[in-house]
Amino acid sequence: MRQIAKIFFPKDSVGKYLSRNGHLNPVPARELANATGLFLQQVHASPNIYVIEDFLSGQEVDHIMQSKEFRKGFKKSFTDAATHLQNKVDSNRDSSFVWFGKMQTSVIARIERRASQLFGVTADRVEPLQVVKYRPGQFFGRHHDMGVLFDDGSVELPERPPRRLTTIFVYLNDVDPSNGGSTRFPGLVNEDGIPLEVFPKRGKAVVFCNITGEGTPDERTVHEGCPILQGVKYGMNIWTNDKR
Ligand SMILES: O=C(O)CCC(=O)C(=O)O
Repeated sequence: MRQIAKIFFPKDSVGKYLSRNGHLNPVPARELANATGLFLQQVHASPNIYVIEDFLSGQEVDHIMQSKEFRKGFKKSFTDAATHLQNKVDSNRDSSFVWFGKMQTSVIARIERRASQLFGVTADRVEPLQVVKYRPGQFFGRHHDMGVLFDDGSVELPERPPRRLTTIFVYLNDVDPSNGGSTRFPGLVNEDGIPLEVFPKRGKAVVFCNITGEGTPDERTVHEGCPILQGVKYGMNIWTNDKR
């Protein structure tokens, strides 16, 4: 670990569902229903990783996929602000992406609000939505959403905000598992003892927290977008960060 400076959650972002050790708490369905109406299925503990089958409705997915940005705006991916290496084309990532303006439509504002309610943070902590597109053979190699991942598995904590505290990655289309495209956590195993993988399904989300209670990046949440073999995969990142 190169950098051990601590991040303290700002008071309003400690959140009802984000525990003090930085993990997303398992929340009883009935309690969560009050906030978001969503059910979190825990697919891994320590660190907690959740799947939400219907994070987005079919209409919300259509809204995103019929937008002008989606039809015309995709650009080649580069390593982004989280790693402070802007505008550098990244050999670890050959997908393309497009950003949506904050609250640019009422549907987008609703999705942002849902993400903030999920973590019990204010909506200003939710970054603009980012949609990613993978064509056959494209992938996003091992990385960490908070900072640069080194070969020894350590992750550098960016010195300054914004630091991505939590990730919701929502799949916008179905992909047959035989065509690849899963989100894989190479350091974690599922209950069958094989590496934890989440497979794309329209509207479904995988949810995790990028930080430990010590305020350092949680290296266990390193993940990758596996190559898609046929067809196209679309996903949407919804991050919360500590920017004021
Ligand atoms: O494509 C995936 O399954 C994961 C994408 C991802 O990790 C990212 O965009 O940061």
